Amino acid sequence: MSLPLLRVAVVGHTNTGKTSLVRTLSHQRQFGTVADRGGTTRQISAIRLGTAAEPLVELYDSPGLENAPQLIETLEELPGQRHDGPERIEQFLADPELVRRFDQEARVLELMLAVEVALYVIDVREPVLEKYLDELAILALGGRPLLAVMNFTASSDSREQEWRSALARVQLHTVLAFDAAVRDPMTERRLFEKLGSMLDGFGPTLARWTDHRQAEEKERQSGALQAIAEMLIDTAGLRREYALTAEAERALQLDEIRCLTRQREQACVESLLALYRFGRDDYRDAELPLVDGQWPDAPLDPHTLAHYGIRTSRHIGAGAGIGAVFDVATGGLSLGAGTVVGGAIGAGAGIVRSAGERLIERARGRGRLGVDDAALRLLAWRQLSLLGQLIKRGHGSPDPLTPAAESRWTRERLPGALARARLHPSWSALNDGPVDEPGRRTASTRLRQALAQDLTELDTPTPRKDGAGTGHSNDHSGIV
Ligand SMILES: Nc1nc2c(ncn2[C@@H]2O[C@H](COP(=O)(O)OP(=O)(O)OP(=O)(O)O)[C@@H](O)[C@H]2O)c(=O)[nH]1
Ligand SMILES: [Mg+2]
Repeated sequence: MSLPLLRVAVVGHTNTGKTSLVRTLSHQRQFGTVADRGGTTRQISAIRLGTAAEPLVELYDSPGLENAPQLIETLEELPGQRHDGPERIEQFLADPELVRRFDQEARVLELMLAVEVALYVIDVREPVLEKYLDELAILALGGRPLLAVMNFTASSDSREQEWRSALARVQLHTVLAFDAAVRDPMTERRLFEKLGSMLDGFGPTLARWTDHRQAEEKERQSGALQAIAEMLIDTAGLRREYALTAEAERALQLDEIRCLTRQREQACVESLLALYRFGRDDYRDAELPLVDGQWPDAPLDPHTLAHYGIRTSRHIGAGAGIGAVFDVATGGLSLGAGTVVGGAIGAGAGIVRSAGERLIERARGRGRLGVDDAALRLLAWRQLSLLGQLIKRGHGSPDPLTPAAESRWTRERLPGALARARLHPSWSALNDGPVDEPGRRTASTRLRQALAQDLTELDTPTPRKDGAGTGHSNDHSGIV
């Protein structure tokens, strides 16, 4: 049996963030028009929330109320049952002259009679003025339960307490702080639970919706971590060869590595934005680090790395001037040195073998290029911090994304799964030749787990282990 559809009106004074709230609750960035002035929304428009199989909730955005003091006087003058609010509204709506005079308000009142419940959105930076209390009195005539939603509670000039006590004095006790700019699954869940407790018969509908949301959230996060993991595996295993005698070919291959890395990172950014239903447009006015959906600085640029405090490889050698790209062939490692370095850091046979393979390449007169650890750490950090912000970003948020200040990726070793990926060019989809899909899948699953852990710690700076200087403990970048 299908569950009853719950219709919810979003009402309130003009410019309080009603449309922004609908955007955030529906995760639809494109819904309606949002602007910092009154009278932006002129018509009622609806959006459905539900599972693929059934609609569960219908949210109605409405024009802002602007003329409550005059309207309340008009409503009081109407004949009829003094205590029958809905009847009074029907009388008002039946009078074309009044509907023309109060056209915005008339649309809202008509909506109030058509829904089961309403969210009254408040800009808590405003003082509690008489006109807002008039609005509440008018809306109460509709006979539908009202949940007061306090927007802008994160603002420094919030008057939340003032509003709470004023609302209690007019018998409005169901109140929730919910900033439209912030997406917090717990508060969102609480909002729907509150609605459930205010209404008879909609508990199962709302429970189905909140469970669906929770599952969707989990799936989205896992998809995002997979996108980051695959981008890192592709980049870690990226290789280009060149003839040792052909300097021009080397420069060309380096350019290609830079270009591929940048494109691969951009593809990852776009996957994350799409998963969280944001678009490139969200970055148009952003200052750092995304401009128009792209990171403004190429990840392999040594200046970028220096900017983020990441030390580049000490084995870059001749590559130092051209970016954090390792080049064993020109880095001057002999077979002995390769073995010693591999052994000294305890990285195991893989690295020694890998270094050995490159030396064999060298004997063939070929050099190989790839992406440095420092660049990989930067890539991981940028994507994780982007994900961290997307998770918390409300679709009604007007603010641009800003980069996280610091992360453990700037100072700790690569997770095992990524270090291994570096030794397996066959896991990378950026090389010519067939991709070892099973290997890539296993590495991606492992790396995703490591990234999930990092994500939970994103906001918690990791204490420095070495207690000194830069805090970078990974000093073997570039030798793989
Ligand atoms: N920082 C911040 N800004 C918000 C928030 N909610 C809304 N805004 C901004 O407030 C302004 C008004 O938002 P709207 O969603 O258009 O408000 P509205 O109530 O639909 O306005 P009308 O349709 O004109 O009645 C816009 O500039 C929004 O970006 C919020 O939670 N935080
Ligand atoms: Mg609006």
